Amino acid sequence: MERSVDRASQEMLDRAKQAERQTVWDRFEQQDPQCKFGSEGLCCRVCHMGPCRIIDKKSPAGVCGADADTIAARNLARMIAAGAAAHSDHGRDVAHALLLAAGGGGDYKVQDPLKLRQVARDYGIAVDGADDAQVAKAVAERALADFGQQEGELALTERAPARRVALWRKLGITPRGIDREVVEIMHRTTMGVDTDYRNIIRQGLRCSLADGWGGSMIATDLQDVLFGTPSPLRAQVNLGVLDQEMVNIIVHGHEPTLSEVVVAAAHDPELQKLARDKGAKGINVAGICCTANEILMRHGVPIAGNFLQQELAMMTGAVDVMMVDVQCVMPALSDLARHYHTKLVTTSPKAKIPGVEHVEFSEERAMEVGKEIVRRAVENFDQREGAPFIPKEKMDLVGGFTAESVFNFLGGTYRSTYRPLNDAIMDGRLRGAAGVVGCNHPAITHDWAHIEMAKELIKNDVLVVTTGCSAIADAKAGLLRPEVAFELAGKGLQEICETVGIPPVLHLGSCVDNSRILMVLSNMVAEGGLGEDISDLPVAGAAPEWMSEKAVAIGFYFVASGVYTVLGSGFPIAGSQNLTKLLTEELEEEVGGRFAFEGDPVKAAQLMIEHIEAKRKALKLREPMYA
Ligand code: SF4
Ligand code: MSK
Repeated sequence: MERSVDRASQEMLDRAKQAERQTVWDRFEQQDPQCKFGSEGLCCRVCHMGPCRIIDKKSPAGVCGADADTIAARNLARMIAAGAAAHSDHGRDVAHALLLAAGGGGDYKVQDPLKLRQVARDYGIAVDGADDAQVAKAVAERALADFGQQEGELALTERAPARRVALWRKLGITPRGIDREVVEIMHRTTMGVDTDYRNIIRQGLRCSLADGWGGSMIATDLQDVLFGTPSPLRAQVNLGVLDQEMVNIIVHGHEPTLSEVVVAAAHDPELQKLARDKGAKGINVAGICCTANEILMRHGVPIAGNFLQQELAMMTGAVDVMMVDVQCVMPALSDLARHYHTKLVTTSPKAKIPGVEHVEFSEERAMEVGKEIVRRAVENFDQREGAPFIPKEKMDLVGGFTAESVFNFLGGTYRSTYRPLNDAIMDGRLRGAAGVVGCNHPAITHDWAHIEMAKELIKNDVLVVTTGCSAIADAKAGLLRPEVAFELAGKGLQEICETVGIPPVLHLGSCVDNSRILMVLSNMVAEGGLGEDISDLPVAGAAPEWMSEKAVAIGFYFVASGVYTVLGSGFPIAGSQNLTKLLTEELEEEVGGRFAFEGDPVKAAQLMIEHIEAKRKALKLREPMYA
């Protein structure tokens, strides 16, 4: 129970202990004590004169003279660059798939022509008289060009409120090209270049914006174009979605270009028949991590679990294939798979694991690869060793909200507008809104911080939007059911949920879909009545259990967009007081957003509520109706 609040995970952890299997939690304990220099940001190994570490009086600077501020800022900036690279490379692959679809090649087709035209318009591409293929080609080429663009500004940054766009220009942090900003961080943080921690962080902000309003936004938008824009739907979550009598395929990772075709291939009549011939009742696809969120949002495919459940899912002995692509895939799965019949299959040329079967995916051969993976799972069904152990726990959820659908929803079918949301905030029925996102971390009781934070926020009439592993944690706890509003939400939020039929916690998708939250914020400003900029809005963000470099990039683009953002554990920068002060205090002056670090999720929620209240006061809004 110290390790997880999730019953299914607790049961599997018991099994792991009995079977003497190691998990991420055990390996985390083995690392104790973790290196203090690393965790405080005071270790530098960017050149071969090092590694250098800063010890107050004994060695206050590295061999080259770099001090604690420089070293901590360089390390952090490199985390932003890595996170932005990961999201953006994902976006690049989706743009490539759209280009294929436009040319009639590959197995993808444009599923949302309306969104395609919307994106085209935002890129300034003329759409009148052009057919879908022509528009898709122009959009894909334009999006691909964003990665290599050297000068000018990323077009999608113009989706932000005018005042924000002007501020970015004034500060010189409007991203020029996606790859360029990543490369520039790598250059600036190499030996003997940028040593001014403020200047390094400024480039960090710029690079993060290239992720949020660039690479991630491209990924989200073009996935909607190719695979369909999600709309609210019902589904189920947790390890109990695995089915003993079915062939179970787990898709794990991030990019829906492959998981989409695996979902389609699982319906292939020939493979279905093969499954029945093998004695299975059918083929069951379930997801882990963000690719799970992608196929949940669009198809209602069940989610087996979040980041810390990847090993536990395999330990059920019910997974016939675990297919992985990129990001958040623990290499430990490879050793673990040796103890079970599960076939672990890597698919991305960018992400192989020694000793693991590799079925290489390419967008050009998507369905062929999808079918091959499903076939391997079906053929592995009768290789199970004994009866699987599948925890019973599963929970219903409503997911599939987007910047477009969620508040069209609030506006009612015939009034697609953010007006009712803004009005609800202005008249005090809703206090504000919060985005709670991010990973799990073995140092924090699994799912606990996500759930407790969300509960505290909704209790106080703060509407919560969520993505990534946070959304999965909330879903398992039942917070994504509309009826939970009556048990846990404040009276104002209850009224909204009842009128519109939505849950008090809205699932907006995967990690790249944090760009949907940026669009929600922009749309709220555009609707009017809540200020002129994102930093005026009574909103806040949080990542209570973050662990990935991607979360660092996300945190930075929220702050750079004007959002107060609370992290469950601090960045590895505690060794630099100046940098800590910059990020948690001074940045607000510059960009209107700042970070706070608070490990207690209820206290963190209180900080967010205090911030929301301060913004309400500044806007001279009424006292919350049900304070
Ligand atoms: Fe040491 Fe400076 Fe080299 Fe870093 S860049 S490893 S601080 S000498
Ligand atoms: S999957 S980045 S553990 S949210 Fe996006 Fe979850 Fe964090 Fe990976």
